Amino acid sequence: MDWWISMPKVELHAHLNGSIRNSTLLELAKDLGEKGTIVFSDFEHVIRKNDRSLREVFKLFDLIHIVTTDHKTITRITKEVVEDFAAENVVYLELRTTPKRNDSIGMSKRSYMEAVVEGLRSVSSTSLDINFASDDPEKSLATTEKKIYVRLLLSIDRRESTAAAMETVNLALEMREMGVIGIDLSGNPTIGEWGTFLPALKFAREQGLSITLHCGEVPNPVEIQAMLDFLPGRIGHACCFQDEEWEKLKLSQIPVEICLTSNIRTETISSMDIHHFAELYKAKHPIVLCTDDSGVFSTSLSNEYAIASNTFGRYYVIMTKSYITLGLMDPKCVRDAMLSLGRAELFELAKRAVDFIYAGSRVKMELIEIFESAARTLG
Ligand code: 6MZ
Repeated sequence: MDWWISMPKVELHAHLNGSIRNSTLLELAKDLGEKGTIVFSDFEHVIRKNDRSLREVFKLFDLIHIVTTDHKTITRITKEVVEDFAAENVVYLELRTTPKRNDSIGMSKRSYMEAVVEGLRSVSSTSLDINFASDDPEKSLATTEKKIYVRLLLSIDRRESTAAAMETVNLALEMREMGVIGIDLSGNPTIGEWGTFLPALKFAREQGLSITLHCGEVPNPVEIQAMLDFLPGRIGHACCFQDEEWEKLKLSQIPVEICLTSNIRTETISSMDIHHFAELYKAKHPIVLCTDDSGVFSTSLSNEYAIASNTFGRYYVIMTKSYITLGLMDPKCVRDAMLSLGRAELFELAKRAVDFIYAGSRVKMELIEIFESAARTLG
């Protein structure tokens, strides 16, 4: 694992409340248990459960939100999540979260987001780049001190109405100076209609915000086509695509945020060796490895790179050879089917993700320098 940890990485698909440390989650749940707000033992059981279907994951998020949604806690978890990513050499992080309103504790979507920003500011590292205001090189911070660049995406939850989605977009526009650069559409993919969110997403794009969509987490050809026609800056997952949708995706060259562990844990993909990562990688389609919910799925970005290497490097070659032995594959196709995915290739994959970030040219240039310097050190 050491090598994957020391390699610089770019994280573009991480949900704040899904990335909470398990220890923090249990501590918060214990506190609420003692206050009688929740029954701790029920909660503990759900948190400690390892394999969850997609439906169960969304139930878990509702539970997580019960223990995390107050300003102080949001500030704390933001700080911890950023520190955890920085600790494993994530050099650029686009952190996404759904602004939440909770009248009973005086929380508005704006005050929720202010608590997030407060968390970023309290990260205990002098090397955090939260130079939100501008991508102007003139205003760049001292480069030697930087360790992690953080930008924010505001998520629209699929349970929300058009008006609520619009409120999130307006908030994103108001908070541009605080590092908000885009909008994500997420939440339970079996709920909500694309047409509900479209006006807000269109408006966001007209106003210059970047868009990423959770797309194809469940089979829904009509929605997938409509999402691809919208031409978002990136999409997440792309698990349940059919031939026609793959074709459209490949033509569009829309980058895909790939979340290996998440897709397996939620049973969106039945096993790693048939994951579409391999197909997209071979087709040289733009892809980026991401964690999705590092806390909920007990993973890290370094771990996702290690999994890709183990699965699609060595294992994939062995599998291909056994197919030939069993007469299931023509040896002539073998070169085509094999993936060579060693450290060098995965380093290049991580570096290529810089092309798909939503921050501007100043940050991109500085990240390329970081990767080039790491290439010299890591050899
Ligand atoms: C779709 C997901 C997700 O926003 O409260 N979320 N949406 N698919 C997924 N794959 C498993 N994982 C997380 O973080 C948690 C929220 O992110 C979305 C869900 O809406 C979840 O409630 P925030 O910080």
